[in-house]
Amino acid sequence: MKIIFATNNSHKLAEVEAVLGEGFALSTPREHGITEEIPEEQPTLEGNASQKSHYIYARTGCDCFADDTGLEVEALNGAPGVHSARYATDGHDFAANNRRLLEELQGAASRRARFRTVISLIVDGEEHLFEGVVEGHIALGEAGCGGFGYDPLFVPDGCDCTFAEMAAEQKNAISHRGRAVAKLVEFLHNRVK
Ligand code: ITT
Repeated sequence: MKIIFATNNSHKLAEVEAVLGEGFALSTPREHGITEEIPEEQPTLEGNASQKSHYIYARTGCDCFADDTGLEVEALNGAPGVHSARYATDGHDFAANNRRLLEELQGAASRRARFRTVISLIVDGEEHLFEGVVEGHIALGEAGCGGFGYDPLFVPDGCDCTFAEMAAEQKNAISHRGRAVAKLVEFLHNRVK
């Protein structure tokens, strides 16, 4: 099945390609001549995932999907949440975001957090949403150099290391995105049966 993944994030692309496996020919907006930033201006992950997939569908008419992800920290009332990419600065500055998160959590009673991914899939012109969640906590300092974004600070429940310390397959097996993509794959497989 040919499908466009509406993302400009190369880390996400690699993760999703690994989970999708054979049977899917994934392409990116750039390969369809779409080089501008895909707008994400909505107040929720659901809204942003939907805005991104509709943007690509409107331009290409092709089956496509988008993921929007947020880190929701209990002691910060769910922040950075939908603002995860631009938590510390206007750009996608992972190091600055992680520094700010550690500062905000100094002295906090709870370091509980979760990653939540929402995928909006448009297939044959119809939209379907899938969610993936992983619960965990924010470490006291950064560890590991794998993954991206907040991975050096996020310790999933049941593990004693951060996402950034894991092999890519290990993160994918339990992560928010891995879980959401698994639901998307199951949906598409059932559809073609
Ligand atoms: P696209 O919109 O182009 O797909 P993006 O980087 O803007 O890429 P999101 O809005 O979904 O993606 O993600 C917001 C931020 O959340 C992202 O910039 C990272 O800082 C963080 N993030 C997302 N997924 C993550 C993951 O699996 N591990 C760690 N941090 C993640």
